[in-house]
Amino acid sequence: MATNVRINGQRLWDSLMEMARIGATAKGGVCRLALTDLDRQSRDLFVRWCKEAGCSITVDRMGNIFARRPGKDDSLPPVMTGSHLDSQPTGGKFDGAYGVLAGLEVVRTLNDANYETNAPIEVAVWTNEEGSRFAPAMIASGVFAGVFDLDYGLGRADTEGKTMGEELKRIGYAGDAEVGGRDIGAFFEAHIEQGPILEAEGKTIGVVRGVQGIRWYEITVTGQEAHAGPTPMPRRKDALVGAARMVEAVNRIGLENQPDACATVGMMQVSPNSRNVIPGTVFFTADLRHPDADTLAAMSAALQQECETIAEKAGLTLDFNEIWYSPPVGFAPECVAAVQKAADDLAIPNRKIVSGAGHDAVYLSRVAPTAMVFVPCENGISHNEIENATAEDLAAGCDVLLRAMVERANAV
Ligand code: HGY
Ligand code: MN
Ligand code: MN
Repeated sequence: MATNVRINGQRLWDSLMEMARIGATAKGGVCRLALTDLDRQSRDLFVRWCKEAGCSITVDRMGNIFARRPGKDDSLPPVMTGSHLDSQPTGGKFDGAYGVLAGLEVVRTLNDANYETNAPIEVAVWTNEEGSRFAPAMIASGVFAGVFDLDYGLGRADTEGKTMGEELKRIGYAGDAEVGGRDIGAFFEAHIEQGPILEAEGKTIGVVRGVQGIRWYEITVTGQEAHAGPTPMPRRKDALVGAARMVEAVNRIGLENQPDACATVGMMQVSPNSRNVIPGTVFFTADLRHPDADTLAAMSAALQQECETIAEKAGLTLDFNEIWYSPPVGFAPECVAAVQKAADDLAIPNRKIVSGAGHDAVYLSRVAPTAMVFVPCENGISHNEIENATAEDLAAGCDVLLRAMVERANAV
C-alpha cells in the first residue's frame, strides 16, 4: 500500500461523535449498558455503516458482530480488529467505540484507496466487554476463545435476573453463527490508554505488549439486623462495620504491592439499607490487578485471609467467592512488532506499555496472534463521563492500526 495513504481523521471523529449520541449523558459521556435498547441502536448503526462500506455481516450466538471485507484470497484466515460498544453506566464516548470505529475507518480507507489485502479484513464488535451489567467482563470474546462455554455465557444474569441469552433475543442479536472455532490470522485492538502514562510522557502511541492480570470477587458479609437505638454496641453483629474493615483491607493490599498493584471495591449493597437498622447483610465486589501472576495470587490469598479474620472477630459470617480470573497476557511478538514498525515508519512518538485495563484482545490472544494500539486520553481519565481524547491522537492511532493490519494481512 502506498506509504502516503492515511485514514480520514475527520470521518473517524464524525463517526465517533455520531455514535456518542446513542446513550449520551448530560456530562458528555455515554450510558449504553450491554444488551439494552441503546446497545442495540449502536449495533444497528455500526452494521448499517459497515454494509454501506461493502462489508458482509455475521452475528454469532453470543451476539458478537463480524463485518468482513474480502481479500484477494478469501480462504485465508482474516486479519481482525475491533472492540466493544457497550459502556459503563457513567462511561466515556471513546472506551470501546474508538476500537470499533477505527476498524471501520480502516475499511473505509482501504475502499478509498481501492486497495485489496491478501487476507480478508474483519471488524468485530464483542458483546459485554465491560462486565458492568453482566459479570464477568469480556465474556463474549471469552466464549469465542473457548475460555467460557456458551451455556455459561448465555446464562449470565444481571441484577434483575435477566440473562444474556434472553436479552440477545430481545434486541435481535442472538445470531446463529457458532462462537469461535475458526482461524484468525491476527487480531489488533485500538483503544484509549485509560491511564496517565502516554499523556505524561508526551507519547501519542502505546505499543501494547501485554495486559495485567485481573481477579474479581463477590463477597457477602452477614450479621444480624437489629434496632439502632436499644441495641448496645458490644452486642451488635454489624455487617457494614465488618464490610468497611474489609474494604480498608482491599485498599491496603493494593498499597502494599506498589508500584504495580491496583485494588478496588466498586459495588456495595447494604440490607435493609435503613438508617435506624443495624445492617444485617452487605454484598460488595473487589477487583485486584497486577502484571505478575504470583503477586496477584498472593494478594488474593491475603485478601481472603483478612476477610476471614475480620468476620470471625466481629461474629459475622462470610461468603467469599472469586468469580473471575484473567491471567496476565503477553501479546504476539510479530503483532507487537507490526505496531512498533507502523508507529516508527510514521515517525509518531511512542513507547511500549502494559495495559492496566482488560480488553477483548486478552482473550483473542489465546486464539490468534494479537496486539493493541493505545492512544492517550485526557488526564488519563476513563470510566468517567468526562473521558476525552484528541482527534489528532485518535487519527494517529488509526493510521498505525491500518498499517499494522495491512502488514499482517499481506504477510500470508
Ligand atoms: O475492567 C476492565 O478493565 C475493562 O474495562 N472491562
Ligand atoms: Mn474498553
Ligand atoms: Mn471499559
